[in-house]
Amino acid sequence: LRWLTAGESHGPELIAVLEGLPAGVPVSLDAIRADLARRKLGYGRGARMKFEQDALDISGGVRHGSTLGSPIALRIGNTEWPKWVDVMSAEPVEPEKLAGGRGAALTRPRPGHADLVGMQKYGFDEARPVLERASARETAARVALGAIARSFLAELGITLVSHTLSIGPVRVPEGSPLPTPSDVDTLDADPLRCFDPATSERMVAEVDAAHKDGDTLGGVVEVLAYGVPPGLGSHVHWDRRLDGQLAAALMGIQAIKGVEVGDGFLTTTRRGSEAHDELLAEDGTIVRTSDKAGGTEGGMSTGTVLRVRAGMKPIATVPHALRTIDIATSEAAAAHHQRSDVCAVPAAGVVAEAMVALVLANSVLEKFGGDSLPETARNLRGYLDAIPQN
Ligand code: FMN
Repeated sequence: LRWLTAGESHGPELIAVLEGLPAGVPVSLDAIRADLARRKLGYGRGARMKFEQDALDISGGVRHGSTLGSPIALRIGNTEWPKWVDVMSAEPVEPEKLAGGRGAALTRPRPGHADLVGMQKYGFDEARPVLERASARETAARVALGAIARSFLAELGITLVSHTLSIGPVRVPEGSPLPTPSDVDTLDADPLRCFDPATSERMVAEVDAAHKDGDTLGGVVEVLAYGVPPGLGSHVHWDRRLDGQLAAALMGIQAIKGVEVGDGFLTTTRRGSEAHDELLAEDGTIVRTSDKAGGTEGGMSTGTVLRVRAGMKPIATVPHALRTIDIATSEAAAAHHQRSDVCAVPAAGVVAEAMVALVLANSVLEKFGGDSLPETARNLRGYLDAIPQN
């Protein structure tokens, strides 16, 4: 499975291509739209989420609600484009059209964002050409691709859910119940997509406090995948390890600075006797007594619930602007500030879900192949039936 996205934050549209999915996978534009809407959820999002609409089209690879096996091409139009036609024009425009307002050069790079190093690396004298692509608007394209991957996985009995574990210092208590895919609506209805109502209330208060102080917040999200068969990924080579692929996919999301598999760093504080999931025989099958490992051992899925976490740093566009240097004058300045989120952790959970879905879909196809969905399903069934200890 291969995928690519293109498009700038304020450009006319985002484009995404997904290649390698078998034929016969159900694709519903409404389901993709619903996921795109979920990406905008969350207490603490900026005004942009309210007026920016995702106009979705599929222009290849799908016919009558089902994949054809050919590359899937989709576009997410930016309904705000008319305001940005000159600023983001692909053709040269007269400098007068860019003077002031939206077209003004952004020469005060934001610490913690891609602005300064992007300007240095690509040879720009302002940050607009960098931030347009560094912006998390691009994650809408990944969420759309992830929705298609999720539909493929669901046909094979693999379902995903994500939730918010912490916002700033406010964290769901250790050992709290884990959500299942049937809890998605409940989670989406929660202001912070948190499964623990009492913690959610404290998270709302934390976001309010940061907002009042002109500040921003990060946090941790967790993605759970149910129904994953044992044996996705491999121990035989570093780049075939499923945990490594998941970590790279999650780290590839803007602002994600840490990844944990299962209990992650907590495991490092335990003794070996307390750290691992023991094996028991129950009615002729082998079961694990716990799932501290998060559903992978040796870089392979174990068949238990897959559980990965991603830690997001606080948004770098801090309303109470950080100190920077104006590149045009070399003078000390306050960082430029555009409309921005106080906290985008709940949205990052939806993006993380999409990335995990894409990685799992890729691993499923590597292991089971298939040019049509029934062929993949047949191969999966045959494999599961042949595992003596399953
Ligand atoms: N950064 C901002 O400065 N303002 C935002 O409103 C913003 N919203 C985000 C929404 C989501 C869902 C995600 C995943 C990230 C968001 N970010 C936002 C983070 C930046 O895109 C990111 O910090 C920046 O591209 C620099 O990359 P790095 O943090 O990985 O170093």
